[in-house]
Amino acid sequence: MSPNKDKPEDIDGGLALAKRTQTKKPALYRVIMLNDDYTPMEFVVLILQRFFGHNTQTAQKIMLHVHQKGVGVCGVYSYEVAETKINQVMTFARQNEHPLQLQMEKE
Ligand code: TYC
Repeated sequence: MSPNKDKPEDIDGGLALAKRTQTKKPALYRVIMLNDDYTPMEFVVLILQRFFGHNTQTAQKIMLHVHQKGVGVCGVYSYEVAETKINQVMTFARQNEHPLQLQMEKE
């Protein structure tokens, strides 16, 4: 019988050291955008296109979702990429004097 490659306890045929060679999938994080009463809709659409790579139609859809529901997902990334995007967007929003808020949450 061949060892079950999907089961960590079986991949080494019982050798105790082999568990250390198992690689974990990196955790993913949603970058979420919060609604506010002041940031212009066009600015939010621009952010979704420039920083999150959405086309105009999708960016408008996400912006309207956030506007109506209060929160929405911009994209899903590794911790470092999510953190960097949040910092870049919030810096750009502050430079333009908009109170736009983004957060990250584990998938
Ligand atoms: N509510 C804003 C307005 O009416 C638009 C807006 C949408 C702001 C999404 C922030 O994340 C946001 N101008």
